[in-house]
Amino acid sequence: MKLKFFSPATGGACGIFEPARKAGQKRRAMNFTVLTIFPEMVDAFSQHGIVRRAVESGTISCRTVDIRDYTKDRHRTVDDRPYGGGSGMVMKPEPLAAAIRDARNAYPSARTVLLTPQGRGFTQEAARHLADAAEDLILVCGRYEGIDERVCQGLIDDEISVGDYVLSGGEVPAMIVIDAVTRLIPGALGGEDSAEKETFVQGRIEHAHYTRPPVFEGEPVPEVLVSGNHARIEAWRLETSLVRTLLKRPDLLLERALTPEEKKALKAWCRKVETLVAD
Ligand code: 4HQ
Repeated sequence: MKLKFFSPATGGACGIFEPARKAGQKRRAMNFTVLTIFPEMVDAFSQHGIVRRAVESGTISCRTVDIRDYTKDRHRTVDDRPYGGGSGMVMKPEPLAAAIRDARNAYPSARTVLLTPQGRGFTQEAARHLADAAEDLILVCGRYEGIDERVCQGLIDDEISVGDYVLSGGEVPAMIVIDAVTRLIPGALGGEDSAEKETFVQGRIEHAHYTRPPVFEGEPVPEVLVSGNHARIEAWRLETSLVRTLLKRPDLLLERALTPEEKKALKAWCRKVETLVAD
Protein backbone atom coordinates (compact mmCIF):
# COMPACT_ATOMS: atom_id res chain seq x y z
CA MET A 1 0.00 0.00 0.00
CA LYS A 2 1.20 3.50 -0.82
CA LEU A 3 1.91 5.60 2.24
CA LYS A 4 0.01 8.80 2.62
CA PHE A 5 0.70 11.47 5.19
CA PHE A 6 -2.00 13.61 6.58
CA SER A 7 -1.21 17.28 6.38
CA PRO A 8 -3.20 19.40 8.84
CA ALA A 9 -2.27 22.52 6.87
CA THR A 10 -3.93 21.34 3.67
CA GLY A 11 -6.64 19.28 5.31
CA GLY A 12 -5.68 16.31 3.18
CA ALA A 13 -3.08 13.76 2.24
CA CYS A 14 0.17 14.95 0.72
CA GLY A 15 3.04 13.11 -0.93
CA ILE A 16 6.19 12.19 0.99
CA PHE A 17 8.40 14.58 -0.97
CA GLU A 18 5.90 17.36 -1.15
CA PRO A 19 6.48 19.98 1.55
CA ALA A 20 3.40 20.48 3.68
CA ARG A 21 1.54 23.65 2.83
CA LYS A 22 1.98 26.33 5.46
CA ALA A 23 -1.11 27.25 7.44
CA GLY A 24 -3.23 29.70 5.48
CA GLN A 25 -1.30 29.01 2.28
CA LYS A 26 -3.89 28.34 -0.37
CA ARG A 27 -4.01 25.37 -2.67
CA ARG A 28 -3.98 26.49 -6.30
CA ALA A 29 -7.38 26.60 -8.03
CA MET A 30 -8.49 23.71 -10.19
CA ASN A 31 -9.34 25.31 -13.55
CA PHE A 32 -12.23 23.99 -15.63
CA THR A 33 -12.56 25.17 -19.24
CA VAL A 34 -15.72 24.10 -21.04
CA LEU A 35 -15.74 24.16 -24.86
CA THR A 36 -19.31 24.38 -26.11
CA ILE A 37 -21.65 26.04 -28.60
CA PHE A 38 -23.97 26.85 -25.65
CA PRO A 39 -21.75 28.67 -23.12
CA GLU A 40 -24.79 30.27 -21.43
CA MET A 41 -25.91 26.84 -20.18
CA VAL A 42 -22.67 26.25 -18.33
CA ASP A 43 -22.26 29.87 -17.17
CA ALA A 44 -25.71 29.73 -15.52
CA PHE A 45 -24.74 26.50 -13.77
CA SER A 46 -21.46 27.88 -12.39
CA GLN A 47 -23.31 30.88 -10.91
CA HIS A 48 -25.29 28.81 -8.41
CA GLY A 49 -24.82 26.89 -5.19
CA ILE A 50 -21.67 25.09 -4.14
CA VAL A 51 -19.96 25.55 -7.52
CA ARG A 52 -20.52 29.31 -7.32
CA ARG A 53 -19.05 29.41 -3.81
CA ALA A 54 -16.05 27.35 -4.92
CA VAL A 55 -15.46 29.88 -7.72
CA GLU A 56 -15.78 32.80 -5.30
CA SER A 57 -13.32 31.27 -2.82
CA GLY A 58 -10.78 30.55 -5.56
CA THR A 59 -11.07 26.77 -5.05
CA ILE A 60 -11.94 26.35 -8.74
CA SER A 61 -12.34 28.48 -11.82
CA CYS A 62 -14.98 27.68 -14.44
CA ARG A 63 -14.58 29.27 -17.86
CA THR A 64 -16.58 28.67 -21.00
CA VAL A 65 -15.33 28.99 -24.55
CA ASP A 66 -17.81 29.45 -27.40
CA ILE A 67 -16.60 27.14 -30.18
CA ARG A 68 -18.43 29.40 -32.66
CA ASP A 69 -15.90 32.16 -31.89
CA TYR A 70 -13.32 30.00 -33.69
CA THR A 71 -15.23 29.82 -36.97
CA LYS A 72 -14.07 31.92 -39.92
CA ASP A 73 -17.14 31.98 -42.16
CA ARG A 74 -19.91 34.56 -42.22
CA HIS A 75 -22.46 32.08 -40.82
CA ARG A 76 -20.19 30.89 -37.97
CA THR A 77 -20.74 27.27 -39.01
CA VAL A 78 -19.75 24.58 -36.48
CA ASP A 79 -21.32 21.51 -38.17
CA ASP A 80 -21.26 19.78 -41.53
CA ARG A 81 -22.73 16.74 -43.30
CA PRO A 82 -21.15 13.34 -42.62
CA TYR A 83 -18.85 11.77 -45.21
CA GLY A 84 -20.44 8.57 -46.44
CA GLY A 85 -23.91 10.01 -46.09
CA GLY A 86 -26.58 9.32 -43.55
CA SER A 87 -28.65 11.43 -41.24
CA GLY A 88 -27.44 13.97 -38.73
CA MET A 89 -24.55 16.39 -38.71
CA VAL A 90 -20.98 16.21 -37.41
CA MET A 91 -19.00 18.92 -35.64
CA LYS A 92 -16.48 20.43 -38.05
CA PRO A 93 -12.88 19.80 -37.03
CA GLU A 94 -11.30 23.25 -37.69
CA PRO A 95 -13.12 25.48 -35.15
CA LEU A 96 -13.11 22.78 -32.49
CA ALA A 97 -9.39 22.03 -32.94
CA ALA A 98 -8.55 25.74 -32.80
CA ALA A 99 -10.61 26.14 -29.60
CA ILE A 100 -8.90 23.14 -27.96
CA ARG A 101 -5.42 24.39 -28.92
CA ASP A 102 -6.16 27.83 -27.48
CA ALA A 103 -7.43 26.31 -24.22
CA ARG A 104 -4.34 24.12 -24.02
CA ASN A 105 -2.10 27.13 -24.46
CA ALA A 106 -3.94 28.86 -21.61
CA TYR A 107 -3.66 25.74 -19.37
CA PRO A 108 -0.63 23.78 -20.65
CA SER A 109 -0.86 21.04 -18.01
CA ALA A 110 -4.61 20.49 -18.44
CA ARG A 111 -6.16 17.15 -19.36
CA THR A 112 -8.51 17.40 -22.36
CA VAL A 113 -11.65 15.33 -21.85
CA LEU A 114 -14.42 14.58 -24.33
CA LEU A 115 -17.89 13.83 -22.96
CA THR A 116 -19.23 10.87 -24.92
CA PRO A 117 -21.25 7.69 -24.33
CA GLN A 118 -18.17 5.80 -25.58
CA GLY A 119 -16.10 6.98 -22.61
CA ARG A 120 -15.34 5.31 -19.32
CA GLY A 121 -18.25 5.50 -16.90
CA PHE A 122 -18.16 8.43 -14.50
CA THR A 123 -18.53 7.25 -10.89
CA GLN A 124 -17.87 8.71 -7.45
CA GLU A 125 -14.50 6.95 -7.60
CA ALA A 126 -13.66 8.63 -10.92
CA ALA A 127 -14.67 11.99 -9.43
CA ARG A 128 -12.39 11.34 -6.45
CA HIS A 129 -9.45 10.54 -8.75
CA LEU A 130 -9.95 13.77 -10.69
CA ALA A 131 -10.26 15.82 -7.47
CA ASP A 132 -7.15 14.18 -5.97
CA ALA A 133 -5.10 14.67 -9.14
CA ALA A 134 -6.26 18.31 -9.14
CA GLU A 135 -5.27 18.65 -12.81
CA ASP A 136 -6.91 21.44 -14.81
CA LEU A 137 -9.61 20.05 -17.11
CA ILE A 138 -10.64 21.10 -20.59
CA LEU A 139 -14.10 19.62 -21.13
CA VAL A 140 -15.13 19.27 -24.76
CA CYS A 141 -18.90 19.21 -25.36
CA GLY A 142 -20.05 17.78 -28.65
CA ARG A 143 -23.46 18.37 -30.23
CA TYR A 144 -25.18 16.70 -33.18
CA GLU A 145 -23.90 13.16 -33.92
CA GLY A 146 -20.54 13.97 -32.34
CA ILE A 147 -17.15 15.34 -33.32
CA ASP A 148 -14.88 14.53 -36.28
CA GLU A 149 -12.79 11.46 -35.44
CA ARG A 150 -9.54 13.24 -36.32
CA VAL A 151 -10.07 15.71 -33.49
CA CYS A 152 -10.62 12.78 -31.07
CA GLN A 153 -7.43 11.10 -32.27
CA GLY A 154 -5.20 14.12 -32.11
CA LEU A 155 -6.42 16.34 -29.30
CA ILE A 156 -8.39 14.30 -26.73
CA ASP A 157 -6.62 12.71 -23.73
CA ASP A 158 -9.61 11.04 -22.16
CA GLU A 159 -13.26 10.17 -22.79
CA ILE A 160 -15.90 10.20 -20.05
CA SER A 161 -19.51 8.97 -20.17
CA VAL A 162 -21.98 9.92 -17.47
CA GLY A 163 -24.23 6.95 -18.19
CA ASP A 164 -25.66 4.62 -20.79
CA TYR A 165 -28.29 6.87 -22.32
CA VAL A 166 -28.20 9.27 -25.24
CA LEU A 167 -28.15 12.99 -24.56
CA SER A 168 -28.28 15.80 -27.07
CA GLY A 169 -24.98 17.35 -26.05
CA GLY A 170 -22.00 17.09 -23.75
CA GLU A 171 -22.93 20.18 -21.69
CA VAL A 172 -25.01 18.37 -19.05
CA PRO A 173 -22.30 15.66 -18.66
CA ALA A 174 -19.62 18.39 -18.32
CA MET A 175 -21.67 20.06 -15.57
CA ILE A 176 -22.08 16.70 -13.83
CA VAL A 177 -18.30 16.21 -13.84
CA ILE A 178 -17.60 19.75 -12.56
CA ASP A 179 -20.25 19.42 -9.85
CA ALA A 180 -19.15 16.02 -8.52
CA VAL A 181 -15.42 16.89 -8.64
CA THR A 182 -15.76 20.36 -7.08
CA ARG A 183 -17.56 19.02 -3.99
CA LEU A 184 -14.57 16.76 -3.30
CA ILE A 185 -11.93 19.51 -3.38
CA PRO A 186 -10.94 20.45 0.19
CA GLY A 187 -12.58 23.74 1.14
CA ALA A 188 -15.46 23.55 -1.36
CA LEU A 189 -18.05 22.36 1.16
CA GLY A 190 -18.64 24.25 4.39
CA GLY A 191 -18.59 21.38 6.91
CA GLU A 192 -15.60 19.32 5.86
CA ASP A 193 -17.03 16.00 7.07
CA SER A 194 -20.15 16.25 4.87
CA ALA A 195 -18.40 14.84 1.77
CA GLU A 196 -17.21 11.85 3.82
CA LYS A 197 -20.65 10.99 5.15
CA GLU A 198 -22.22 10.86 1.74
CA THR A 199 -23.64 7.83 0.01
CA PHE A 200 -20.89 6.28 -2.11
CA VAL A 201 -18.06 7.10 0.27
CA GLN A 202 -19.47 4.66 2.80
CA GLY A 203 -20.71 2.20 0.19
CA ARG A 204 -24.31 2.47 1.27
CA ILE A 205 -27.17 4.91 0.87
CA GLU A 206 -27.80 7.51 3.53
CA HIS A 207 -30.22 7.28 6.43
CA ALA A 208 -33.49 9.18 6.07
CA HIS A 209 -33.48 12.91 6.82
CA TYR A 210 -36.13 14.82 8.75
CA THR A 211 -36.61 18.47 9.69
CA ARG A 212 -39.39 20.52 11.27
CA PRO A 213 -42.35 20.39 11.72
CA PRO A 214 -42.48 17.42 14.15
CA VAL A 215 -45.72 16.20 12.51
CA PHE A 216 -46.21 16.76 8.75
CA GLU A 217 -49.59 15.79 7.21
CA GLY A 218 -50.17 13.35 10.06
CA GLU A 219 -46.69 11.74 9.81
CA PRO A 220 -44.50 12.19 12.88
CA VAL A 221 -40.71 12.26 12.93
CA PRO A 222 -39.25 8.97 14.31
CA GLU A 223 -39.20 9.26 18.09
CA VAL A 224 -35.49 8.38 18.41
CA LEU A 225 -34.47 11.52 16.50
CA VAL A 226 -36.05 13.81 19.10
CA SER A 227 -34.80 11.73 22.06
CA GLY A 228 -31.54 13.65 22.39
CA ASN A 229 -29.72 10.32 22.86
CA HIS A 230 -26.86 10.56 20.37
CA ALA A 231 -25.71 6.94 20.70
CA ARG A 232 -29.26 5.73 19.96
CA ILE A 233 -29.54 8.17 17.05
CA GLU A 234 -26.27 6.94 15.51
CA ALA A 235 -27.32 3.29 15.93
CA TRP A 236 -30.71 4.05 14.31
CA ARG A 237 -29.05 5.88 11.42
CA LEU A 238 -26.62 3.02 10.77
CA GLU A 239 -29.38 0.39 10.90
CA THR A 240 -31.79 2.28 8.63
CA SER A 241 -28.99 3.14 6.22
CA LEU A 242 -28.14 -0.57 5.91
CA VAL A 243 -31.72 -1.75 5.59
CA ARG A 244 -32.53 0.91 2.99
CA THR A 245 -29.42 -0.10 1.04
CA LEU A 246 -30.39 -3.77 1.22
CA LEU A 247 -33.86 -2.99 -0.14
CA LYS A 248 -33.10 -0.26 -2.67
CA ARG A 249 -29.48 -0.83 -3.75
CA PRO A 250 -28.41 -4.38 -2.77
CA ASP A 251 -25.60 -4.14 -5.39
CA LEU A 252 -23.77 -1.67 -3.12
CA LEU A 253 -23.59 -4.17 -0.25
CA LEU A 254 -22.87 -7.21 -2.41
CA GLU A 255 -19.76 -5.67 -3.94
CA ARG A 256 -17.89 -5.22 -0.65
CA ALA A 257 -17.34 -6.72 2.82
CA LEU A 258 -19.38 -5.42 5.74
CA THR A 259 -17.56 -3.81 8.67
CA PRO A 260 -18.01 -5.40 12.13
CA GLU A 261 -20.28 -2.47 13.17
CA GLU A 262 -22.41 -2.95 10.06
CA LYS A 263 -22.73 -6.70 10.71
CA LYS A 264 -23.77 -5.99 14.29
CA ALA A 265 -26.39 -3.47 13.14
CA LEU A 266 -27.82 -5.79 10.48
CA LYS A 267 -27.93 -8.71 12.93
CA ALA A 268 -29.90 -6.56 15.37
CA TRP A 269 -32.38 -5.88 12.57
CA CYS A 270 -32.51 -9.60 11.66
CA ARG A 271 -33.44 -10.41 15.28
CA LYS A 272 -36.32 -7.94 15.07
CA VAL A 273 -37.54 -9.61 11.86
CA GLU A 274 -37.18 -13.06 13.53
CA THR A 275 -39.34 -11.89 16.43
CA LEU A 276 -41.91 -10.56 13.97
CA VAL A 277 -42.21 -13.85 12.05
CA ALA A 278 -41.96 -16.17 15.08
CA ASP A 279 -45.04 -18.39 15.78
N1 4HQ B 1 -23.66 12.44 -25.55
N2 4HQ B 1 -22.22 10.83 -21.38
C1 4HQ B 1 -22.49 14.30 -26.73
C2 4HQ B 1 -23.99 11.67 -24.44
C3 4HQ B 1 -23.07 11.54 -23.29
C4 4HQ B 1 -23.24 10.64 -22.21
C5 4HQ B 1 -24.44 12.23 -26.74
C6 4HQ B 1 -22.51 13.32 -25.63
C7 4HQ B 1 -24.26 13.21 -27.85
C8 4HQ B 1 -22.85 14.68 -29.07
N3 4HQ B 1 -21.96 12.22 -23.04
N4 4HQ B 1 -22.94 13.73 -27.97
N5 4HQ B 1 -24.20 9.75 -22.05
O1 4HQ B 1 -25.01 11.04 -24.43
O2 4HQ B 1 -21.45 11.78 -21.89
